[in-house]
Amino acid sequence: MKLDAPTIAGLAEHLETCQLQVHDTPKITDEHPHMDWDDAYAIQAELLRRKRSRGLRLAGLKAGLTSFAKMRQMGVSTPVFGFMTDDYAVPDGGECRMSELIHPKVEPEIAFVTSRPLRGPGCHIGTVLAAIDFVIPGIEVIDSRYRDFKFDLKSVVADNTSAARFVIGGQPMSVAGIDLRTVGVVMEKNGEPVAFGAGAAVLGHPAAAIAMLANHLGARGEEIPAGTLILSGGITEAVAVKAGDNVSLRVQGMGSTGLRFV
Ligand code: OOG
Ligand code: MG
Repeated sequence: MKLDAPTIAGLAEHLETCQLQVHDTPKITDEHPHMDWDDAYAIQAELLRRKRSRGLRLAGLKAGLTSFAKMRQMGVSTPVFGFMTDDYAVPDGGECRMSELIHPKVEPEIAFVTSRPLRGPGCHIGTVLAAIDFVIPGIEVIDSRYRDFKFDLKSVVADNTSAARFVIGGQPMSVAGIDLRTVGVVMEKNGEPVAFGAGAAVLGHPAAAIAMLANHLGARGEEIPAGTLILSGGITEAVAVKAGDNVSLRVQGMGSTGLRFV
């Protein structure tokens, strides 16, 4: 760790104030170029502590920057991990208020729900598939608190990986019946297809993103508990949205989910 506790607390407060007051900020590594990965995850943990102290609950975990399309779009090369609180959940087909967001984008994802705890190190696709209750389509709404979505990895980890809203829906599927590498996904905006892909775009198999998360937490003495919802990361580039947009996601064999921006 390169930052002291008051600096970490101050940066978490700064990032959360940007989120709650809906304004952007330059990336925090401009002022703290020496901060390290532990600092970045400590700022993220402090964000969660702040939210919990206001009565919010953990609603799920996420992996991000897990596809080459996303890594290329953001100019980075390593996945990152974050969390969602219950106020981020949008009901299937529900509304997302633009007035609460800075410059949102949507991402087509496959969401996993665990039936058993997963604890690294040593988790792999096989251990993950054995511990999954079901998979279901999910759209993540990301909203970086950084100006023009310009960040480096440590800044985006501190900013809880741009997490802002999510919706899941469609048909929960057992992983036994499907090959998650070849399932096709189509995301539509206002009835026009705007992104297509297949599950393999995420690290060759989206379950690999869940294994990476379990191994990341395991290195910190933590685990993914049973019954956890996890977003495995955008399959394609994120797509910007504005008020009035209707977004839907279809995943082959798993139905669809969607939301509307107002
Ligand atoms: C970081 C979050 C990326 C994903 O699914 O790749 C992410 C960002 O691009 O702002 O959630
Ligand atoms: Mg995402």
